Amino acid sequence: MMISAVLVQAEIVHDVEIIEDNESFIKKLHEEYASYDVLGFYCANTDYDRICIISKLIRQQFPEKIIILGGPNPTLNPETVDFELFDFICVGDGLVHIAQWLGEHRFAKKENFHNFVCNLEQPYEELFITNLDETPEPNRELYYDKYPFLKNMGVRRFLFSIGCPYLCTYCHNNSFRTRFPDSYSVKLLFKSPEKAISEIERTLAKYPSESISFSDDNLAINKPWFREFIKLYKERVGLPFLCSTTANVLRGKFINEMLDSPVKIVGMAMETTNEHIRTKILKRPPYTNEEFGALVDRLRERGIKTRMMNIFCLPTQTLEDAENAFYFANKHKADMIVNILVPYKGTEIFDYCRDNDLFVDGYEKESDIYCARPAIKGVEMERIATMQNYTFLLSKISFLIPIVKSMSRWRWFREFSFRFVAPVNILGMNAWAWLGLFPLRKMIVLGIKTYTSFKRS
Ligand code: B12
Ligand code: SF4
Repeated sequence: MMISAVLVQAEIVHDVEIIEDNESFIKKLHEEYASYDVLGFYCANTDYDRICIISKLIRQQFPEKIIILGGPNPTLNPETVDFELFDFICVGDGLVHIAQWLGEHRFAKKENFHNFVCNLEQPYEELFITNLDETPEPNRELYYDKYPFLKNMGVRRFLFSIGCPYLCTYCHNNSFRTRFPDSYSVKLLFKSPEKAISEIERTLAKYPSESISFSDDNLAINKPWFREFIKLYKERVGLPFLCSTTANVLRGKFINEMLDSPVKIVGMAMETTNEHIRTKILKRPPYTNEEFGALVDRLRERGIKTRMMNIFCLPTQTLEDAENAFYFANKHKADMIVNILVPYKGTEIFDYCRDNDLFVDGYEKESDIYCARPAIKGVEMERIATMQNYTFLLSKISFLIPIVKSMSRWRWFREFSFRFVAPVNILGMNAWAWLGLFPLRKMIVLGIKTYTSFKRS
């Protein structure tokens, strides 16, 4: 949406597609996109394999079209990109040079242009956003006018910050800092509160909504910013909202800023109740289980839900750790989302798993959006993954925890759970976690979309 805003300013014709099936997309390339010279893909690590398949089809049928990849995967792993399938990658920020690259047909020259790179052997720049106030307001029309599903969702997403100063070993923030020590020097960027609130006001005037979802990694991390932002938000917006933060931030009196706001759901990653894994292997910011639990309780007393994120199948994790995480959720009545660890290439945890020979045989694909099999080998990991398949039940009904744990010893049960229970779990977990922000009828539409992505994965 931000890149689109730049292209609108430069009067460069463009469009966006959410690709649900490759054939229809290829058909569109023959018809409405026949005159487009350049095709660009956003690529997280999870998207790469799928994009390669599409790209092969495009190469066969439209060899003249230029294909460029941008986003976290080509930025972190440029050397793994197949330059037979892709003409260019964008390393880091796509806003500064794209209008010139497209408008002046620089792409046709097949030469590196700033951070638009076609040859890793030749010099190129690494470029990252350094001031969010100078970036254009995202062009939401691009999606909302084309996809009624998104327009009618009843919730609007905003992102007012980039970066995070913490060191979590599975996160791109840490990897960006290690890989780009000079160019990714600004650890945390925020849009000014006034600009942020005006963006919300303008968006809601055009696309009214019942609630807001903030995509920021940690909305409350900058305390002065959060105080000022929430003050303006209460005065000028006031809608119920969801945001993410970390437990170490909501300490002391500062928690009142959150409690006294219209927040409905706070997303907080516990990741694991095993403090050794959390601090030494994941290198999470500091919080104890007791602090986390007390925080969830305080939020709940004020009618605020906690969406507690956890990761299973972590290095050295045991079945008992999985059990404890479920007992913790039951005790504190947190709505629990558990994901299975996917160690993305380019992150510290990937190197840790590789160096300690932990990967299951043939671990190469980094899954799709949803992952229900462990990346780490061993029967214990498979059993932990089976327990993950029942999160929607085990996080609410504690007497089932030892039963599922015990049954997970049988291979047939693990396979049955993976095939038949994992899809229900995806719907169940997300339903618990989002309920309260969406009306039920919208949840059903969201559920269908979620299920479709899971089936594809
Ligand atoms: C909002 C968000 C989401 C939203 C929207 C996703 C989206 N595609 O926009 C939702 C909730 C749907 C989502 C889902 C997921 N997300 Co997410 N998400 C984010 C988040 C918080 C912000 C993304 C963002 O808008 N950034 C702001 C813009 C300005 O930055 P940017 O995306 O990097 O884009 C810039 C450049 O990369 C470049 N660029 C990007 N695309 C392109 C394309 C072209 C052609 C060009 C030229 C340039 C270019 O230009 C942009 C402007 O400078 C990031 C974390 C973060 N803070 O960045 C995680 C993040 C992208 N998500 C992540 C993950 C893992 C996921 C999921 C796989 C999670 C899951 N298991 O379900 C899914 C699927 C991701 C997908 N396929 O999109 C990881 C990706 C890690 C990796 N190494 O690939 C991130 C980095 C979080 C993390 N901590 O590691 N996510
Ligand atoms: S706290 Fe969240 S955003 Fe920050 S480094 Fe850790 S995982 Fe990444």
